[in-house]
Amino acid sequence: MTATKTTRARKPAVRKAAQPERASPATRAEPTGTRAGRVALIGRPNVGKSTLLNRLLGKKVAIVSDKPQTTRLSLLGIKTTDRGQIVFIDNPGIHKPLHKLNRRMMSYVDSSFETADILCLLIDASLSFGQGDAYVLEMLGRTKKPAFLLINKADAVRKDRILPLIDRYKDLHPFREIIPISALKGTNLDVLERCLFDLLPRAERLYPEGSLSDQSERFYLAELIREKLLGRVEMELPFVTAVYINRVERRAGGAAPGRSAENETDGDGEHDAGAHARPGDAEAAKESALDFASSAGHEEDAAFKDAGDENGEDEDCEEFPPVDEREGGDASAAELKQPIHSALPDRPPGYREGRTIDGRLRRDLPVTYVQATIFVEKPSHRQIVLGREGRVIKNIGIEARRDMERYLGTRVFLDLQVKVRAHWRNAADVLDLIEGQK
Ligand SMILES: Nc1nc2c(ncn2[C@@H]2O[C@H](COP(=O)(O)OP(=O)(O)O)[C@@H](O)[C@H]2O)c(=O)[nH]1
Ligand SMILES: [Mg+2]
Repeated sequence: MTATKTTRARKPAVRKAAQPERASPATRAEPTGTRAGRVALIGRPNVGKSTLLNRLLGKKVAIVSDKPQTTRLSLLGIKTTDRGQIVFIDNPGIHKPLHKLNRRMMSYVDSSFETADILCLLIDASLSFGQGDAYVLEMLGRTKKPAFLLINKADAVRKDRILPLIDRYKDLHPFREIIPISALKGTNLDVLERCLFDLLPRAERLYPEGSLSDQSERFYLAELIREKLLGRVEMELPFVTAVYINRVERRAGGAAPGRSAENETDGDGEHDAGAHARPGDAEAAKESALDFASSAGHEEDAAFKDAGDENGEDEDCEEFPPVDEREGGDASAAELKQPIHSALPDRPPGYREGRTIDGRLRRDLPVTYVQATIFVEKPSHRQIVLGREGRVIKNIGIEARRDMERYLGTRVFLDLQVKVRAHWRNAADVLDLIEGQK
């Protein structure tokens, strides 16, 4: 498959060199000739924006699922090559917002239109043109920025479906390039990268070499949990769930609270997610009073009357202050706020249970204790997330823990709780809390 250029190419709008935001003085010495800028990935929900970001970077920077509205805010994915630096901005899918959460999501899209040097509009080749697509094109029409059309999921359709799409879209917007791609298979992404570099302004790189994303480790851990959650729930559940990381504690070779190192792993190498906050020793008991008061394993959780009344109206978030505001602090709070410099490989090459990415044996490693809360809107949602006899939450926990262990390079004890907070999608305090993790 080759790139297809439109015949209606026009000169780019005036493009200012993007303002370096966090470039260290060292990066200013970049030799001239490099190109750099911001490229926003935009489009309807589920067209493959996050899959594309990950594939371009070779790392799982953004979580992916087959449910719409997986991405809730803008995430940077920074690619530095010999030619320069492209700062990709992954975005929530463009949709009509009904809740405060969704309005915030759309405001991320708006600001990404502002900051980008180039806009990449992704469409799903397997879907026919609809109202939503017209709306996205209308938004695009309001900006003078150069835009590419990326016809994604080309692997999923017959080739003769692509040409009519190109014909249709080239008359609807003066795209600089129209490129059929497969984000999943990596088809034509070299062409895309080349075309982007050709059009980006000559500039020094915007972020220091080695930069990967703007999200904190804490946010990344929350997203890993949310990805597994989205993989295991259906219907409206994906929309009404959010994940907050209450606490991350690293322990050099120690045990999780209340457990001896020997008991941490059962025969198949799995922990029971959500069953680790049972303080046993004196130290853990002290911490329990401080931090784990609201914590419970999933079996207790099912009976735990924390949901307030039927609507959960009296539930509030006071028991989940950000880690760095906790009395006594968290040793890793500052570290957790640093932008991540590594992420899981985009396509796991032969995952080996009990080993980290670099092949180290898990049982030899120190432990990270992660306590997280899954927010839902109704007690019935909570039952679904817990599942019969806690099976759903257990599997979410196992899958998330595997990813966390590979990412952190430590063993992980993951304590998951499910809390009801009615209408959290319209609650500024919860939204601030969740977004504040990034
Ligand atoms: N067949 C196929 N599926 C894709 C491709 N890109 C993404 N997907 C799938 O589309 C779904 C949505 O992807 P995601 O990246 O989360 O979409 P986003 O909402 O636009 O970020 C996931 O199930 C992906 O696996 C592609 O090129 N081909
Ligand atoms: Mg996405």
